[in-house]
Amino acid sequence: MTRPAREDLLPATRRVLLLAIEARRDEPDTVRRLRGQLERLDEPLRVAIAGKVKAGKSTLLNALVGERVAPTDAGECTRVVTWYRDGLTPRIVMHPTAGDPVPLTVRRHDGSLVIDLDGTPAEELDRLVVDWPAQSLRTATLIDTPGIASLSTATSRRTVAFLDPDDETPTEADAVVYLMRHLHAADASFLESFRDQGVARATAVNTVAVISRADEIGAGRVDAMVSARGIAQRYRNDPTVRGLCQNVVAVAGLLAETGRTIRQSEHAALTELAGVPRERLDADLRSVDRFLAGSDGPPAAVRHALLQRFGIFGIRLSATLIRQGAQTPAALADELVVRSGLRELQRVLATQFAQRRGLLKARSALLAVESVVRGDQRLAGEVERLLAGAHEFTELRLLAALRSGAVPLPRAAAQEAELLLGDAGTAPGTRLGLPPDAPAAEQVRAGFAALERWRRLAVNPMFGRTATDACHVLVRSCEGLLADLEHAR
Ligand SMILES: Nc1nc2c(ncn2[C@@H]2O[C@H](COP(=O)(O)OP(=O)(O)O)[C@@H](O)[C@H]2O)c(=O)[nH]1
Ligand SMILES: [Mg+2]
Repeated sequence: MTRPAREDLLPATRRVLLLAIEARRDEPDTVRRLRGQLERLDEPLRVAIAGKVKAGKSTLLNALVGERVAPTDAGECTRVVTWYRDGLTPRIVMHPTAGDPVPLTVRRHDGSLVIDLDGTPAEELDRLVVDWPAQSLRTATLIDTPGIASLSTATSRRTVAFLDPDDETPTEADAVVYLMRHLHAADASFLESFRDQGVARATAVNTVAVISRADEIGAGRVDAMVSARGIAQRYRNDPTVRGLCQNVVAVAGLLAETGRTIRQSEHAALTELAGVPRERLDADLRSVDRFLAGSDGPPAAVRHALLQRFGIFGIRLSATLIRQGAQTPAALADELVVRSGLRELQRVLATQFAQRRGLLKARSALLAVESVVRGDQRLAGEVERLLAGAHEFTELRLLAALRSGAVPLPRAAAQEAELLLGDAGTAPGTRLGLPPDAPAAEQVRAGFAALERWRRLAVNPMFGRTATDACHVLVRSCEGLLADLEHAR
């Protein structure tokens, strides 16, 4: 039984990087870039949060971190690409396009981190790097990007340059969470341009789409999140969208951010509102103006603050939850987070990104090598060999092809194939479509059954070349999976 080079991918990538450094030893710039790639292999995954201005990127980043570290106003600093890394102590460093890095004062105001650029215009900065002690940043460094408004503005250009650079400067992010309020044409073309890069071409494996500000769908009606999930489901099944990203989830970032940072005083104010006769409160919540003018319950200043933190939908939902028994801030917070869709996004990020860390890292590094190998037959050969030899990349390409409908397999077989290729997560049990707690013996049995099935399909005379090739890849995936199970015993 051949053993796919599953855990060998990172060492092999490291070897290719070292070869490239050796081959380019006379070019200090190239060597520096490649050394950077080498270090990057050991760092957490880099996940960029992208999308149009005001899509809710910074808010969602805060929800993921669980603290308000990313400014959500329209200040100068929101126009700079900002990295949030796990660190022992809070630290902010400004990296100008020219000159040495400059540390900034770490200051908090009203529960939020304040990033004051000391008068430096955003145009003069390459990036800001914030070190922040946070559990969630240990698995992934999160990168907040300025919005893409139209592709002609300077800020947008910076984001595009960061996410979708030319061949000379390979991508800095290993994966992307793309926020969109609805799928616009501009969103689709951006996703496409991000996708079409060198290594592991035409794969959507490193992109997850989020329908953001989901609570605002249908003007914040109580069933907004249900509608939003329905839209996400539709996008998930749309062939174009499936070819562009791994998954689509609906998230109300504001609800999640506030849920994770709720205060006692906010719960108290909402409890007061929940005491207002229901019809009256419902009527007040029909518009922002009516709500601000409302005379029952908390004063206008408090209402204003609640609107900023919860939005109309969040206030209505919180009042309902409190009436139904969410008597403590913690109980309310839990409910808000669950209903926001944040947990589902976290689950998707864990299965699609974190479990594929090695693969995504290797992909970024090989993109970098590919950009310097031109004219070097030997190096190009090494990259080529790694790409052709590593079964993970083959799986990735096939998954992308299946998702875009380019492989003519019967529907049931195609669905099984996507699962086997790691579409829902790369653990053997998940690939085999078994429940998470399925005993090892059952996994092995299912693995052999799948292997047999794909071997038979591989010799099905009705299948053309593309489908047959796909079956052979799946046979190899089953073999690798069985080897993994054997190894784990
Ligand atoms: N109702 C609602 N408002 C949101 C949500 N996420 C963000 N916002 C608001 O939208 C505005 C822009 O958010 P921000 O995170 O700064 O967007 P960015 O420009 O993409 O970073 C802010 O006023 C947020 O409070 C959400 O899920 N629901
Ligand atoms: Mg922002």
